[in-house]
Amino acid sequence: MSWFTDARFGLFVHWGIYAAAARHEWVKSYERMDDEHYQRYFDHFDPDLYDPEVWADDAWNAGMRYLVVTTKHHDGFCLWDSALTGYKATATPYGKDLLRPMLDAFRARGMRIGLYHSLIDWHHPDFPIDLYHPQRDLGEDGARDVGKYADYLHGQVRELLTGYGPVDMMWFDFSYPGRGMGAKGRDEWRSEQLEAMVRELQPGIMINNRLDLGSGDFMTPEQVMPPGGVPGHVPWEACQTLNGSWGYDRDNLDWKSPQLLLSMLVDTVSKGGNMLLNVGPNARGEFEPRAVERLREIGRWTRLHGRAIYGAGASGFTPPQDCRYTQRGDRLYLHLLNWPMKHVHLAGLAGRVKYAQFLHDASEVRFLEVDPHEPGHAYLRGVPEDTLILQLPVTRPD
Ligand code: JFZ
Repeated sequence: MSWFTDARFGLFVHWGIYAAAARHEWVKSYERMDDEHYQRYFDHFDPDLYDPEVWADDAWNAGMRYLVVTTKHHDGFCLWDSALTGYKATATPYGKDLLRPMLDAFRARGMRIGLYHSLIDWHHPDFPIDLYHPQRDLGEDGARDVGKYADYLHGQVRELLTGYGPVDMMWFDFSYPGRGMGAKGRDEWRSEQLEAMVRELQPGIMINNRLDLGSGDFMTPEQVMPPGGVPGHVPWEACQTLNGSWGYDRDNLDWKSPQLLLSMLVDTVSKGGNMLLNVGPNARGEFEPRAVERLREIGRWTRLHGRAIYGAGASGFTPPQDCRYTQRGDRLYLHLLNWPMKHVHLAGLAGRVKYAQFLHDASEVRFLEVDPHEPGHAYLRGVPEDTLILQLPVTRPD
């Protein structure tokens, strides 16, 4: 799994026919649509501008080093040409497999591949209705046979892991065991058997923690920042949105700034985690300008500061206020989330630092390790003796 902790930053893609509704990937459930109503998005799905080479360039230039893509989301629509259903991209007006060219484009740039696959399926006739289901009516599911659904689920995962080249990660979503009627987890999905099949078909693959089998190979806190990181040394990945929605959401106004997104990345890596940042492409197959702008800004930073991200992780040192440390071997990276007035005091570092520099232009940052008792440095009285003091320019370099 070293590729994963080296990569640190990945692209999450939520794409399906809900992009046509353009108001959240849960629209079918939120608005309680039946299959007949939801069919309009299938019938009109024709992403004529889809060019995964552009997506892969945008991701790579942003500094992302892997892709996780929704092969199927909760609505049951499949991006690949599954032999087990007609509810797939090849049967829409677009008429072509959307998955294979995407995986090819990302792999060609050296990026790793993760497949998100929804355990939930609101389209399959044997998926028992529950409180997340668009129909909600728990009494209606008498004839539904979850065993048949599990066969379908296992069959589709087998297709994905045999027909689409080497897959580095499976990202299943999600389980809700033991919450009364309609609860689903390891028994319904036959998770142990599913996991065994995945590992047999793709040895070395990583599997997330949403199969209801415990912590999995990595943990996936969602849209939150675990304050102290994730306990223990389990690899983890914070999945985050640009605007609070995973699927394309035209009228959304909650866009995060590039600066906020970058501080989230830094914060995550400083706690030993990865950040998986989502884009919801639109129904013509493009990343919208608001997403592209943010990826470009992020890329301007990662190009110059990648050494503090890739292969770096948590440090044993404690940073000052409004700062984070990341560390890679004996290189310690200080991230200043707010620009201080001239000096920053680093506790515990006096006598331990040979040289300091900015990353963006490799210019020296001078520092003091003054004996606080020495006359002439009255202002240092009270500063702990192990403190190293960086001397920064008044104006923050770009
Ligand atoms: C799930 C999906 O429902 C959502 O549409 C999106 O794909 C996201 C990445 O994953 O949402 C979840 C899943 C699990 C939790 C919360 C939201 N959880 O465990 O708190």
